[in-house]
Amino acid sequence: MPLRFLTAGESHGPQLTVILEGMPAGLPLSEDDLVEDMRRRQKGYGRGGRMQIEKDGAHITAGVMNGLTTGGPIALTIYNRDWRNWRDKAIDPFTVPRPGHADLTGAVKYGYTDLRLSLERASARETAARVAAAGVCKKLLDIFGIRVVGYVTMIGGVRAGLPETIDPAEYERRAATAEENEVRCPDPQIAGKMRARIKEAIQAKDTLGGVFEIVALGVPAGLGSHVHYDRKLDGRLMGAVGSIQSIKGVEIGPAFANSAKQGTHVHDPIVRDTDGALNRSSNRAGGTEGGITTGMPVIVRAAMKPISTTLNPLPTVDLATGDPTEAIYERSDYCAVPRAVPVGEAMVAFVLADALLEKLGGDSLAEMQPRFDALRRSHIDDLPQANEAWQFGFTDWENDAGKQQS
Ligand code: EPS
Repeated sequence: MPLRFLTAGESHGPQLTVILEGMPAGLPLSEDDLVEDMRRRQKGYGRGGRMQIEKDGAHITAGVMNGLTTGGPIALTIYNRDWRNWRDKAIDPFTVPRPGHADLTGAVKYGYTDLRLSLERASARETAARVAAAGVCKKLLDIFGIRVVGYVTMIGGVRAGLPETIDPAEYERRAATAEENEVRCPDPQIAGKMRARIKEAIQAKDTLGGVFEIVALGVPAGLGSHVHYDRKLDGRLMGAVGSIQSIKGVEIGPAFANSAKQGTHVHDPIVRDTDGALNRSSNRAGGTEGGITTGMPVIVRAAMKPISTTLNPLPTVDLATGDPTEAIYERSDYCAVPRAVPVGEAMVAFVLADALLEKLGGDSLAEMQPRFDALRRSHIDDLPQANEAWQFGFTDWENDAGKQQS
């Protein structure tokens, strides 16, 4: 059974609830382990007023006893402080769908007679629950030396020129530098320009999108599979990251840039190190080949559209009157790209934890550890070849059984 999680909760309801199922027993876990990423998700230039109200943390209410996971479902609760402001409020009718949001599509799908029902569940508030669940996944990955980091590479057309690298320490450095500025960009000079660009957009009553990069380091070769579409790791990563609110595009490594190049300029040569390890001299594949990890950093990039709520209203139609009108402003972020980084990390960490559990099996950490240590490496000694002629061995449908049936 795969690792899975469910989230529940409205943006302005009393709480978000997460159940993470499939974690092995014996993982040390406390609420303190989850708080840092939840705080990181709250920070970033261009955020809206809500983050001044919330002080996110996750309360563990099941699946962890005496500081260790039990193997049972882990239940987490994140309280919405803003709920207090909504609890006794008379809610105004919401009949004017905002372009870009789920207001209209949600009403078409579910037949809502008030559009707030779309907003409440579609809101990126839900990402707090994802980050909480992934905090547990990151803790598991950490035991096996796998780290998931991220940073922003573009906001509103302002790009950080980050050179290609295969050096894990460089990715760690980028992520650490990015945490030091409000836009989570590894280049401090570009970070200043991104900040200015966001300020400009706010003054123009507009919003901005951008691109962030998530990098997983220390991922062993051999996670995922080439044998079936729903087991391919790249597909799973793209689906998971693409499910984040406002994400409209995902690539593994520099996929869109690669698509304009010749094959010999794209694929990563395989090189044998002196000790027999089979390595790559570049990582343009972004860490996967055939839907399986290569052992190189796994690189996932995501394109985030500008936040759909704009102070300058876009044309829309009032569903109550049927008349053309303008969208009504609801408090929102102006640029959520810096805040999306821990959310992207969360989805990548979840997929990798799932793939690791799938590979190692086992119900407890104690069972997983020796299996991890015995994993087949991308190493000449671990890949003995038969090196002799052989036959496919299928029956011949034309001359044998198939002919008799026809
Ligand atoms: C968010 C909470 C939301 C939004 C934001 C993300 O709270 P509120 O609607 O009360 O302001 O600020 O969501 C969006 C920008 C969006 O488009 O969904 C949060 O907790 O991250």
